[in-house]
Amino acid sequence: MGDVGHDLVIVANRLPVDRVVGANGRATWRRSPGGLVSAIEPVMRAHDGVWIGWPGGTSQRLKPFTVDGLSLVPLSMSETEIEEHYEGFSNGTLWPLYHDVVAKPEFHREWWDTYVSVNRRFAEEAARLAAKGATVWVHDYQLQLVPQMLRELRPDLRIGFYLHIPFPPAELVQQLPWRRQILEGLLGADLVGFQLPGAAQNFVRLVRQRVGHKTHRDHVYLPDGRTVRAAAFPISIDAAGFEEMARSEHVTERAAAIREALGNPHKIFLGIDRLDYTKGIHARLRAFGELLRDGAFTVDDAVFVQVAVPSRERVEHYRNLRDDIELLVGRINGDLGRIGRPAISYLHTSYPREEMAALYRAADVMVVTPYRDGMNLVAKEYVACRIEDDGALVLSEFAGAADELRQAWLVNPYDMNGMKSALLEAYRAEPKELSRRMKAMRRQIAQHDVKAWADSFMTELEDDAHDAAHGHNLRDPVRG
Ligand code: GDG
Repeated sequence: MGDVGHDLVIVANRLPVDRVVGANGRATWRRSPGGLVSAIEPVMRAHDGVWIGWPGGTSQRLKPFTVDGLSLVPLSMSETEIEEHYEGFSNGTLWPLYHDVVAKPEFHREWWDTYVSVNRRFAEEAARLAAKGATVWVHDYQLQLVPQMLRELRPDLRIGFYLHIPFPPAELVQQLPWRRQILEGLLGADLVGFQLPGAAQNFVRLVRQRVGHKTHRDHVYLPDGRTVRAAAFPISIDAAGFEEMARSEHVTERAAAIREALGNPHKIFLGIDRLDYTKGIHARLRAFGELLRDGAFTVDDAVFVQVAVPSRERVEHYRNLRDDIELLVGRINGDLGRIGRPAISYLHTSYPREEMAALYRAADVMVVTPYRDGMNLVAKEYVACRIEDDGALVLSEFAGAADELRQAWLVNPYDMNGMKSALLEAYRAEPKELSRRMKAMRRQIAQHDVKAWADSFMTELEDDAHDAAHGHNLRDPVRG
């Protein structure tokens, strides 16, 4: 097993590629645009890495392949596995539970059984592909059992786990009938990474209470002598890449064309989100609609552009959410718009990255109001694209990004009046004020980009390995 394996294995629910069918009818793979791929790609290349994940769809006979030099190993999913592991336990149970129970999580024993069997398949594949003593980096809530399953199969490996979404307080996780199995699953890793320090603390506290292991600060001490560390690694974006794109002639021209097409209003408000009930889309549009109704500004002064990217469309909550939002948009436009001037320009679609950058450059007020969000990269992307140090960010306190972007107009998305005041302040802010805030946020994003995130996680994971190999006592209180 060890001789031919890879020194680094990335395990994530999805492969970092999308299947595209060309004009000739032939299907090819294209790298997905996300920041995660760009972050992990240099690490993959440096370590002879391989990426295991689901390529989407239900094709059963897929062979390993490479795209732009990245080695990819597809794991196929059956229709039942998609329904019960992905849409069911991952997105119908864990997603709402980990996001403050914004929607009611469903608990079904069949979903759990399939979650276990899919996790096992990922773990077995990782065990097969990893070289002796290799590093395996497992990602996100769909695969929380993989670390322990993998450790049982391959005790020689260094295993890291990173959770992209929040890890909630013990009081909420407690509801989960399989809470102990999930905690034990994660404890198979040497390093468990979270977006925020509070999430790491929630995890350590739960492990102490529910599994009964000894803990000290961010360390968990297992009965077999192993030590697991839980810590925060706030994820970020390719800030320089976004900035470069924002500066390009094409994006600059496109941003001007967008403003023109919207009728050159005084201010453009913008929201871009996956159509998800955690993102607070409905509440922000209501706040905007009320400001128009109150006469704070008119549809000639301001327009709200809301891009709602289709997401998880087969899950019932998501279908209902879409209906609710579209009803509200129709109402606001019907009551407050006039011919050629809708109050809200609503787009249920996804765009290429250049178009996103053009929208960010065209918008005066970016509105990001999730009820709960692990980080929220859209907020950071907006900041990276504001190359002229202008524009206002209205940001929910409950997005992980609020920890770093302190100069945003921070809002509680449950407080409708508070949200209206913040939108209005951002609308009215003087250029000097905008520039002071934006400069500070841009410094933060430039220094803490996605490369720094990936490097710090990998360094931490390998440092711990070094300590263990050299017999350092990890229980030494100096380290604690
Ligand atoms: C999860 C956590 C955490 C969106 N629409 C289009 C498009 N996007 C890109 C954005 C951004 C990404 O998708 C969305 O990331 P977010 O962080 O905003 O939100 P989630 O999808 O919920 O992500 C979140 C993240 O994982 C990373 O750890 O921050 O808290 O929930 O990069 O630009 N990209 C393109 N077209 C679109 O229409 N090309």
